[in-house]
Parts: sequence; structure tokens; C-alpha cells
Amino acid sequence: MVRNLIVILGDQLSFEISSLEKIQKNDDKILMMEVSNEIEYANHHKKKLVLILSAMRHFADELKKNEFDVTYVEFDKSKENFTKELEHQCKKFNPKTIKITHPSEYRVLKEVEKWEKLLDIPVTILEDTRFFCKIDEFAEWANSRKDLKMENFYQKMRKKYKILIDEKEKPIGGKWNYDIKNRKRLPKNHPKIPLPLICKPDKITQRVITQLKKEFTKHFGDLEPFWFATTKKDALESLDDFIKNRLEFFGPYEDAMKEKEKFLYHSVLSIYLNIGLLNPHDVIQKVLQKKDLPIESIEGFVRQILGWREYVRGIYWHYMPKYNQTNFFNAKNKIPNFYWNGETKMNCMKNCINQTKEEAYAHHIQRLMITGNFALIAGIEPKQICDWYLSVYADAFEWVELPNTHGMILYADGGILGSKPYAASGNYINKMSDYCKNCEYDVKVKNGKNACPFNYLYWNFFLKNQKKLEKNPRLWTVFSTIRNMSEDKKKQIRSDSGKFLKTM
Ligand code: FAD
Ligand code: DLZ
Ligand code: SF4
Repeated sequence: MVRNLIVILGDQLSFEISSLEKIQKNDDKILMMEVSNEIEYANHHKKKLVLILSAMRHFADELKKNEFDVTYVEFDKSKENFTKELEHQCKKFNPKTIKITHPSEYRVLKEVEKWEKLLDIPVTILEDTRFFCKIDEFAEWANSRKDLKMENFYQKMRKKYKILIDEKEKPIGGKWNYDIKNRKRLPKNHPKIPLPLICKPDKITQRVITQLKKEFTKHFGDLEPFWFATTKKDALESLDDFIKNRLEFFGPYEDAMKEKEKFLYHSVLSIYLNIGLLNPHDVIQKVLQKKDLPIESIEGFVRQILGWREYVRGIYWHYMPKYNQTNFFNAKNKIPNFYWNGETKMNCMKNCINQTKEEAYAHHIQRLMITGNFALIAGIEPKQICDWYLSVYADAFEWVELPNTHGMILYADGGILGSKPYAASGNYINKMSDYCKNCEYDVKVKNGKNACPFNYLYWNFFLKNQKKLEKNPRLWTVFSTIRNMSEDKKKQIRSDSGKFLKTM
């Protein structure tokens, strides 16, 4: 008889996962399941499917090599969902208890919470200790404050873990945040930037690719060339490669965009962090060892992982299940087809979407200021945009995708996460990228047929939502311009926007 049946989910691929902490090799069994429901609940990018399934199979092999008793269930149509498959396995193994580390997504947690009653077997859900901040700890912080600024949370984490902090609890370098130094445009003759580490698909990955080619042809995106790491060893090498080749300039060019540079100085590590191949504690410790690199790069990078990543997870668990129910601007437009096929004259959108199709990756500013900004000012319904982001990126899991999409880009939560909507006109995109020079639209033109759609949609968004936003002190300049705007100009903006939105 099996003592504990330990269920490991597809984003818990780590020997340090809490469910394995007290495992006894002779008495306990590990269960990993590939199931249709997880593969089909979103239109996952094909590269995301290969990444997760291949990494799961590699991890199961590693466990077996270390003499753990593992049952690994490969997908076929009969493997419907976690619960049905677990029920089937429990009949075979009759475990005394089931153990699992807290699922990262609300949807899966709710499924797990039903197991005890359904199977009549005790189920223990353990804390996910990979994160810096416990769910309860975030709730305590959130309940004690009027506003939930990321910056305050981040400083609290820095102090708690003594990261970039001196003996007097003061930030190293004198400032908590070097955001101001993270906004450089990439100069024209900037040398070619080293690419992230390319990992050649091994036999396990090739088999997944072959299986997917047969079974999941309808999923979004290009399956090949597949180059992601699918083992901890290769993910650690990708981390070392980032630290060696790109970290130095991560800070200054964090907000830059360039047509032929898909990754710039970004780490491309979220895909490994989110499924357990990399541990965020280890990543930060390795980065901190690079004491000779500019503080704006080190602090900038630490802020993303210790600050933003932990903060959005906290927001997610604090506000779910209601978080995705809001629609502050009552945005109702349908997501245009070009989000799926890249067929648009807007060069910035075309580039970001085509890159997403190819790589299952876009860096933060592309997600925020191009595809996200457009969705906001074009008034696309939040649910449709959230589904898109959840599908198309290899790092997309609801706990991190939803706050970024629903909160950060769409402001659909009414300002829980952000203090103002991140709306921007073509001017910002032109300042931070080279997309406009190859565009059929003219970024300098504000209205009419050749005008950049971001220009009139930007003003249309604020005109439409004036009542909801005009009291926001951070938008004072925007509404002061609107107050001085002629009625003719407003009419033109509304008319151009109406015509454009109709073509979507
Ligand atoms: P880098 O720029 O190198 O940053 C380093 C690390 O910091 C990342 O690997 C990531 O773990 C973390 N990080 C940075 N920004 C954020 C953030 N805002 N929230 C959480 N973690 C962050 N990230 C995901 O991991 N999964 C998602 O599904 C996801 N969806 C997003 C949707 C939208 C609309 C936006 C605006 C952002 C989203 N992000 C998401 C956050 C961020 O864009 C990605 O983490 C980042 O682009 C991943 O690339 P990178 O590893 O090269 O990141
Ligand atoms: C995203 C995903 C996919 C595509 N497939 C599986 C799978 O077959 N088995 C599995 O355990 N997990 C998979 N995942 C991840 C889950 O959808 C989900 O994100 C995690 O269980 C965390 O809640
Ligand atoms: Fe994008 Fe406008 Fe620039 Fe074209 S002109 S690339 S639509 S910002």
C-alpha cells in the first residue's frame, strides 16, 4: 500500500518543491499527469505546450534516476482532467493520504479542494515555498494599508530578505529604485545584442514535438524551431548566459524596443522560473554576486523578481475569485483577428504579434506599451484580452498573467494595481522604438487617414472615460489639454476612432 501519493503539477518541476520535503522513497509514490483539460483550457502556444510537457517528462526521468517511485501519465484523449485521472490512480494504489504543493492557479486549487471529499482520502495542501512572500503574509500587508503600491511592498521584501540593504537598513547605492535610469532608447548604431542560450531539442523534446504535430495542430504559434531549456541544468546555463552577456545593460535598456531585436537585454527566464526549473531565490543570489555591474541593472532586475513577480502573485490570491469579474471602463469591443494572425498595417503591432507567434515571447514593454496599450485604448473587452495573453506566451499562468493584463494594462480593476492607466500615444512608441520608421501610418500625424491610430485612439480613450478618470491627479495634464481642446478637434478624434474601430 502507498503511504502518501504526492501529486506534482506541471509548474512544480523542482526537487525543492515542498511536497517532496518529507518524502520516503520506499513508502511514497509520486504522480505526474498530462491531461487534456490542462492542454485544452486555453489556446496555448505550441512552444508553451512543448516546454511544459517536455520539462515534465525530463523531471519525471530525473526523479526516477534518483530512485523515487514515479507514475507518469502521458496524454491521450481518455486522460480528461486531474481529478478523473487521480481517481483512477487511487483505485490502483489505494494511498493513505494525498499530498500536493499549493497550486499556483485558483482554478486548479478549487479542483484540488474537492479531492478529499470525492475520494475519501485525506489531502494535505502545502505552502509553495519557492515564493518570497506567503499568501497570508501578503494579505496581512494588504489589509493594513490604504493603497497597495508595489514600491512599498518591494521595500518591505528588500528589508525582510536583506537584499541590497546595508547594516542600517538603508538601500545600497542610496536609492531604493533606479527606475529613472531604466528608460534609455537603443542608439542607432548599437552593436548586435547576444541572443539567449539556444538549447537543441533532445530525444524527449523531439518526441513531444512529433506528438504535438499530430495531435494539436490547431493551437496558436510556431512549433519550430524550439530552443527553450527543458531541464534545470540547461535553465541554469541560460541564467549564467544572461548574467554573463546581457545583465550589464538590462537596466538602461529595460524599456527600449527595436524591430530586429526580439529579446534585447531581457533575461528570458520567466519561462523557467514559472515552471520550477529555476528558483527565484537562487536567481537573485547569483545576480547579487555581480557586484561590479551597474546598480541600475542589478537593482532593476532584482525589482522585477522580488518586487513585481511577488507583488502580482499577492494581488492575485488576495482578490481572487472576484479579481477577473470587474470591467472598470465597461470595455466591450471584440479582440481583432490581427492579434492572432499579425495582419495589420500598424508596424509596432505587427512586429510584436509576429514575434509572439514565432517565439511565444515578447518582452515586458512590448506586452505593456504595444499590444496592451492598444487593447486599452481600443476598448477591448478584458476577458478576451486576458485569454489572449494566457494563451500566447510560454510563461503564461493565470496567477501572473491576470494581474498584469486585467490590472496593469487594462486598469479593469479600477486601480487596485496601478495608479493610472498606462495609455500612450504614438509619440511614446516612436521615442522608445524604431517601429514607426517602417510603418504605413505616420506617427507625426494626429488625425485623418494616414494618422497613427495610437494618436486618435489615445485621446478618444480619455474623452470617453473622462468622468471616470478626470479626478486622478496623475492625469491632470491630460485633462487640462482636453479642457482646452476645440469641439471640432474632439469631433475629428471621435470620427477617426469610430472609423478605425469599425475596421477591426
Ligand atoms: P525580464 O525583463 O528579464 O525580467 C526578469 C524577471 O522578472 C522575469 O523573468 C519575470 O519573472 C519577472 N518579472 C518582470 N516583470 C514582471 C511582472 N510585471 N510581473 C511578474 N513578473 C515579472 N510574466 C509572466 O511571467 N507570465 C505572464 O503570463 C505574464 N503576462 C504578462 C502580461 C502583460 C500584459 C504584461 C504587461 C506583463 C506580463 N508578464 C508576465 C510580466 C513580464 O512581461 C514578463 O515576466 C517578462 O516579459 C518575461 O520576460 P523576461 O524573463 O525576459 O523578463
Ligand atoms: C499549462 C499546463 C499544460 C499545458 N499541461 C499540463 C499537464 O498536462 N499537466 C500538468 O500537471 N500541468 C499542465 N499545465 C499546467 C497547469 O495547467 C496549471 O497551470 C498548473 O497545474 C498550476 O495551476
Ligand atoms: Fe505603431 Fe503608430 Fe508607430 Fe505605426 S506609426 S509603428 S502604428 S506607433
